[in-house]
Amino acid sequence: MSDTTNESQTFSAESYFATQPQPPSLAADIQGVHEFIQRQRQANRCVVLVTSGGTTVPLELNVVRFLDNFSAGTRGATSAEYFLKAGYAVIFMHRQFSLQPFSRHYSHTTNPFLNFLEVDASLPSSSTIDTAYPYSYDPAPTAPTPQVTVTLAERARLLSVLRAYKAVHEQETLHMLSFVTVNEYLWLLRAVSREMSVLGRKAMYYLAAAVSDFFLPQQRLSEHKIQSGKGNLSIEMDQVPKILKPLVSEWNPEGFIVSFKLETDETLLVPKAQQALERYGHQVVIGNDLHHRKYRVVLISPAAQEDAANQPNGVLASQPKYDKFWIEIDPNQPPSHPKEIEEDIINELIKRHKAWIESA
Ligand code: 9Z3
Repeated sequence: MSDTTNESQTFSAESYFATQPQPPSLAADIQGVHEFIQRQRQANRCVVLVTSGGTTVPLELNVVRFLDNFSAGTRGATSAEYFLKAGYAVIFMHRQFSLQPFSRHYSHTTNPFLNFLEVDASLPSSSTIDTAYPYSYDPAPTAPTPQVTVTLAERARLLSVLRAYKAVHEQETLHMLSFVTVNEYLWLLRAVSREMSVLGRKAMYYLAAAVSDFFLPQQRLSEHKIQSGKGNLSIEMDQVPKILKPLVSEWNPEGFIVSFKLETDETLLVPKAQQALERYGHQVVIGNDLHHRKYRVVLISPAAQEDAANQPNGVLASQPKYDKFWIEIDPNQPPSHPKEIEEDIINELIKRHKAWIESA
C-alpha cells in the first residue's frame, strides 16, 4: 500500500480495516448481536446472517452526494422470512430503510397498506373525518371514535403476515442491524462474522446485499461539498477489498457461506460464479441476472468428488469440478397468491446446510 494520501491504493482486508474509520455505533451493535447469538445457542438453533440492500459510497466527508445501488432489498427480506419459517434465527443486516421481512408486504409498493384499511362503514362518512382538524391524531372530544378495519379481500393475507410477524417477535428469532455506507457494511460484516464463529457449522451466511466494488478512502475524501463551476468532475475510486476471502479463511471457517453473483449478461453467470468459488473456496454461489432474478437463479457449488477406490476398475473418469443447480419458477404468477423463488432457494440451502452440519 502506498503511504501518500492522494494516490489510489490497493487495499487488502487488513489494510482496509487498519486505515478506514470504525463506525461509532459498532460496539453497541455487536453487543446486541452477541446477546442474540447466546440466546440462540441456548435454544440450539441455527443462525443465518442475511445481508440485504445496497451500500452507499459517500463522495464527501460532510456528505451531500453519494454513489448508490439499485437494490431495494427484496431478495434479502423475502429470504429472511423463509428462513424464519424454517426455524432459523436470523440476523438481518440491511441497508437502512430498505425492505424488511413482513413489513415488505405493505411497503415500497404500488399497493400501500392504507389502501387496505377502511373507516367503520356503519358511521356516516362525514362524521368519520374531523373536518376542523383533518389531519389531527386527537379525535375531537365529542366525536365517536370510529373503528378502523381491514378490507375483506386483504384480511386473510394480512392475518397470515401478522401471525408470522407476531410469532417471530414472541420467539425473539429476528435481530435487525442496519448499515448505509460500504464502510459500515464491511465493519459490521467482520464483527458479526467473528461473533457467529462460536456457532461453528450451525452458522450460515446468506450474502445478498449489493455491495459496492469501489469506494473512496476517508483520506482522499473532500471535507466539504464538492463545488461545481470547475468544469468536469473526475473521481478515481479504489477497489473494495474482497471480503469473502478473510470471511472464509479467518473469521468463520466453519460457517456455511452462500454468496451472490449479479450479472447483466446471463452468459457470464456460470463462469463468474465458478470463478468466485475457485477463488474463495466457500460452499455456494448463487448466480442471478438482473432481469430474470425473480424467476431464475443458478446455484453453483463444488462437485462431490468420487473416490477412485469405489470404481470397478479403480480408475476415475474426469469429473466436473462444480455442480450447477437451476431454480426456476413461472414468471406469470397469480397476483393473489404469487409463488416466490426465495421459497425454493431457501429450501434447497437448508437441505445442504443440514448435510454440511452432519458431515462435520
Ligand atoms: C444479489 O445478487 C441479489 O440477489 C440482488 C437482489 C442485489 C440482485 P433485489 O434487492 O436484488 O431483490 O432487487 N446480490 C449480490 C450482488 C453483488 O454485489 N454481488 C457481488 C458481485 O456480483 C459479489 S459479493 O460481484
